[in-house]
Amino acid sequence: MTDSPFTPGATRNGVREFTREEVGLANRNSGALLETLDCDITPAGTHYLLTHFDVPMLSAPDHVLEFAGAFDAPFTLSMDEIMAQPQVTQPVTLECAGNGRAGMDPRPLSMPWMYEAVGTSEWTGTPLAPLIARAKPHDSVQDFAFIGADFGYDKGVAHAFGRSLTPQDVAELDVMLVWGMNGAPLLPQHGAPLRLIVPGWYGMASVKWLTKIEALEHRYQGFQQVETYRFRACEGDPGQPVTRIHVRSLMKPPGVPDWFTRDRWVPAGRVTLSGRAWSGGGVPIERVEVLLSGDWHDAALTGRAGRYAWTGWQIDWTATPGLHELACRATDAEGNRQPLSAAQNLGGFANNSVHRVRVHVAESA
Ligand SMILES: Nc1nc2c(c(=O)[nH]1)N[C@H]1C(S)=C(S)[C@@H](COP(=O)(O)O)O[C@H]1N2
Ligand SMILES: [Mo]
Repeated sequence: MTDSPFTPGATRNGVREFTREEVGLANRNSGALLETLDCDITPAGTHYLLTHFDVPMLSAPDHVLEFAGAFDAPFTLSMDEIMAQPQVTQPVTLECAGNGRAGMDPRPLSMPWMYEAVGTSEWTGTPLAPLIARAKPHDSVQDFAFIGADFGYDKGVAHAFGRSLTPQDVAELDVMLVWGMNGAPLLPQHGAPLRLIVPGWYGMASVKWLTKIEALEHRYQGFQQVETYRFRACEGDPGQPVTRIHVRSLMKPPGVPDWFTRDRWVPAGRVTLSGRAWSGGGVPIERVEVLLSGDWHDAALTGRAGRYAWTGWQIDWTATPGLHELACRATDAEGNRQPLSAAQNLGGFANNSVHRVRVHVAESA
């Protein structure tokens, strides 16, 4: 039965079939609906999800955040105490570092995102830096570890999901402790009752179900920090850590879909194409180009809701009957431009290759 699509390593048209494990992960971790790309803020309930283990069901009244380790004045805070801190709301575009992994060849076996692991929410919380300062970290602190309540196994290693930031990261990144999303309390799957948001970085840094912040006088060695989320060329390569989001754009699929292939159908004539573009570290988007009949054309940028939020774009296209392959690519203010095909890495991270959309144009009635 080597031609079964469920045989690990089976191929079809030269592309390896998805394994049962990948389909299982895809069923748990939903992606954004690309038709919502018109919205500055991703509608509640359509934000993508990425959860490594099981969603822990935590009780907000019982939840405490513990500051531990190399602090002179460590403390714990209840949710009431955290929510009494100065409150800020800001739109932040979150993207999973694995977005685009399914388009890599060979495809690393993990969550098989195509294009949809991105969204923008209005996050409500309080800045992290003043609370860390209040706990008085020792001068010798090298890392702050952020530990989630979720626990499980990866490659045989048991661990709670945890990530770290250096004191310099905490000072520079506008990190927030967050309890609200789009004006409502965080949902369990998005980290209720409390999560971190690290604006401008890929999503793995934004630890959900946050229970503990530990000041360490050595570098944090947690599994999710040192074993994964690194750009590695091959096994054994220590690689470079995945941090800032890479420049990227997506097109709202025009017209209507074929339900199974997701190819698009539009009538001939003028079609307004639109989408979103974003980059990491708060760097603005400078340019979005759209591939129409073999040439790149500049789209108009329609602006962003905040420093860490994606930018809208649009362009008019006169669609002629036949099959078209459209694409879009963004360039940020630091001159980073999306590649036609991104370089390979072992974990399949940060594949920001241009978004391609197949469109069938019907003769107009
Ligand atoms: N505790 C915990 N935090 C986590 C994760 C997790 O599995 N456990 N996944 C991370 C990853 S990889 C991403 S992309 C984002 C996704 O956040 P969302 O599910 O709210 O979109 O959460 C991050 N924070
Ligand atoms: Mo992620």
